[in-house]
Amino acid sequence: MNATADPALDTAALQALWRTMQRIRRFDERVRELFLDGTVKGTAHSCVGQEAIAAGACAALQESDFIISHHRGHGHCLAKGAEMPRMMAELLGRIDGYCRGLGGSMHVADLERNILGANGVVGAGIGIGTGAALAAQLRGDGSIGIAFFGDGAANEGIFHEALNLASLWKLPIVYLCENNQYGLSTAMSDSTAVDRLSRRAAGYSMPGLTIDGNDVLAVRATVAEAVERARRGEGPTLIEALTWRWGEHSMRANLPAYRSGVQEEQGRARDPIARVEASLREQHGVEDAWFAAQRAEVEMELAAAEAFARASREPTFDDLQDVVTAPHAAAAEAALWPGGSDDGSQRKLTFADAIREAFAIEMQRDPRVFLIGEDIGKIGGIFAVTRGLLERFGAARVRDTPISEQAIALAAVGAAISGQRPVAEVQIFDFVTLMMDALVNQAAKFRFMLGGVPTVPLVLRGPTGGGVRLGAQHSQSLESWLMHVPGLVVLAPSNPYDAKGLMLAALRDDNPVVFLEHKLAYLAPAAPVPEGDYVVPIGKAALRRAGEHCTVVATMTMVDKALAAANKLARAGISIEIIDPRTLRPLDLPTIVSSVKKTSRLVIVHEGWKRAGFGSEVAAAVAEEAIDWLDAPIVRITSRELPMPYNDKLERATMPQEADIVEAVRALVQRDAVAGRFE
Ligand SMILES: Cc1ncc(C[n+]2csc(CCOP(=O)(O)OP(=O)(O)O)c2C)c(N)n1
Ligand SMILES: [Mg+2]
Repeated sequence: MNATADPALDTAALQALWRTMQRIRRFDERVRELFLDGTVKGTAHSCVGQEAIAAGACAALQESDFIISHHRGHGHCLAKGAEMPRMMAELLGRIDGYCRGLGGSMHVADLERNILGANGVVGAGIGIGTGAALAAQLRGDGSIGIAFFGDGAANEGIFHEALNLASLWKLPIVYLCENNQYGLSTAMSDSTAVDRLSRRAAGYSMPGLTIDGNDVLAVRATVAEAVERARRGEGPTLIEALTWRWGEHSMRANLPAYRSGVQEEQGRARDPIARVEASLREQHGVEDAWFAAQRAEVEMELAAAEAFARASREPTFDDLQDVVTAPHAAAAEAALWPGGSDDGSQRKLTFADAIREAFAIEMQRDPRVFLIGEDIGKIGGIFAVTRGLLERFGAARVRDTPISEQAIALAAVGAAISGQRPVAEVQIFDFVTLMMDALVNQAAKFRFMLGGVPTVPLVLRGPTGGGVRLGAQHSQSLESWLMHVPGLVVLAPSNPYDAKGLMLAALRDDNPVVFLEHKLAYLAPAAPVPEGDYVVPIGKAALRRAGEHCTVVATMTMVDKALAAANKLARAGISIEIIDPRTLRPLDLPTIVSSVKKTSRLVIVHEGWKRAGFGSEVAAAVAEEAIDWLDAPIVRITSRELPMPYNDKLERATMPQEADIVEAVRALVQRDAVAGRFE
C-alpha cells in the first residue's frame, strides 16, 4: 500500500496526517536553528525525514494507549498529542517544560497522554515498554502500546529478552523499529547479521513485517493491524519501517562523512511529506490555498511555542523539593522489638517466612502488587521466599520469567511507571550487574528526569552476601554501588522482625527500593515476628544494644556477630553500643552521630569490601559531623579485598567474624586506656 493508492482514506484523515508530519518537521527544523544559535543546549536528535512513522503509528492509537520512545522522539510526542509549547520549553530548559527543565530533549514525556517518555539509553524503551504492556495486561482495560526504537537498538540484548518475554506472555505491544539504516555513524550492513530486522520476529514467534516507513498510510494500516492483534490478546508484532534521517545523527554531531552524496539524495527523494502532499493534490483535489493556510497555522503555533518557552523562567534549586525521591510514607513501627525480651511465648518466623508474610499481607490489600522473577512461582524461589504465593494469588501476580535479568528489571520499571507495584527478584544479588541500567539509569532517575512528578514504586529484592560456599560470582555484597545512587532506597534487614516490617514499608513506598536479603539470614533460627500489619520506617536505624565505650555500626548478619562480640567484651568490662542502620540509603546519620558523640569511638562492620564500601561512607560522614568527639581513629572491619574463595575455611576468614570485632574494639579501647582516656 502507498500514499497514492488508498481510496479508503478520506481527505480529512489524510490532511490530518499531512498536518501532523508538517508540525513535526517544522518543530525539528526550528529546534535545529535554536541549537545552532545556542538557545537549545546539549543536544537533540532531529526526526526530519522520518515523520511518517510517528504520524502513521499514532494515528492508529487511542488516547488511552501508550507510547514509549527513544532519543529521536520529538515526533512521537507531537503525534501522540503532546503540546508544542511545553515541548519547546523543555528543550530550552525552562520550568514550564514537560520535565520542568530537568530532562531535556531525551526525556520528554507526558504521562497524562500516556507518552511514557523518550530515553537516552539505546534500547531501554523496548524493555520499559514491555513492562508498560504488562501493566496494561494486568489492568485488563484493553489498552495497548507502541515501543519506538531504532535499527541500532535492535542489536541490544534487551531487544531479544523483551521480545521473547512479550511473545511468551502475549503482551499487548507493537515493537516499531524505525530503520533509518544507521546507528550513529555505523551502517546497518556493518552492524547487523540479518538484512531485514523483521526476520528476527520469527525467533520469538511473532509476526514480523518490513514496510516503507516513508509511506504514512502503509505505516498507519500496518500498525493498526498490529494494534488490533494486541488488543485481541494475541500478543506483540515487530514492524520494521524503512526510512532515512535527513542530516546528522544529532544536532551536536560534526562527524567526518560516512554516507555518500548519492545516498543522501536518494534518501531525501523519498520525502514522506511530499508524497502525501502529492496525493492530496492529485487524488483528493486539495488546493494551494489549503496548504498555505496550514503552513501559516503551523508557523504560528511554532512561534507561539517558542514565545511561551522563552517567557518561562529557568528552574532553580528551590524548585527541586522531593524531585529525586518521593516522600516516604509516614510509618509507625510496632512497639515490639523482640531483642532481649523474648520470653519464648512469641510467635517465631524465619527470615524468609517473615518476608513471605509481608507479601501475603500486601498482595491481599493492594491488587497492584505483583511478583516477577526466575523460578519464584512453582518452586517459590531458590530460597523459598515466595513459596505458596502462586497457589494463593495466581499466575498473573506471581510470574515465573525466562532467565532475562535485563527484561525483568526494565519490565518492572515500565510496570511501576504505569501504575502497578512490581516486586522483582534477582535470583542471586551478584546478577544485579545485569540489571544496572534499569536501576541506575531508569528507575532511579525517572522521577527526576520527568520533573519530579512521577513515582516509581518497585522493589528489587534477592539474596546477597557470602557464607554458603557459592564462590566468587554468587557471594558478593555490592550494596555500596546502589547506595551511591540518588533516587534509590537501599534496605538491609538483619532479622525476621525487620525483614517483615521493612518489606511492608518497601511495598508501600513510592520509590525504587533495593531490598537485600542475606543468605545467612535465611539460615538463621526463627525469631519473634508479630502477626498482622506493621511497618518498620525507612531511614530509621535501630539501637540494638546500648553501651558507652564504643559505637559499633553493623549491617545485616554482622549485627548478630556484633551482639555476640558485645557479650565477650562485656566480660572484659567493655560495653559497646550497637547500631543497625537497617536502611543504607537514606542513612540515619543522626542516630549514628549521636551515639558516636556519646561513646567517642566508632567501629563499622560490614561484609562488603573496604575500598569505597559502606563503611567508607559512614566513616566520612561521621568525620564531617563529629570528628571533635572522637577519641580514636575510626575502624572499618570488612571482608578482605578478594573475590569470595570457595574453600570454606578461606571463605570464613575472608568475611568479618565476631573475633575481628572483639579484637578491634579491644585494641581501640586499650589504646585509649594506655593513654589514660578509658574509664
Ligand atoms: C546504551 C547506549 N549506547 C550508546 C549510546 C550512544 N548513542 C546514542 S544514539 C545512538 C545510535 C542509535 O541508533 P539507532 O538505534 O539506529 O537510532 P537512530 O539514532 O538511528 O534513530 C548511539 C550509539 C546510547 N545513548 N546508549
Ligand atoms: Mg538508526
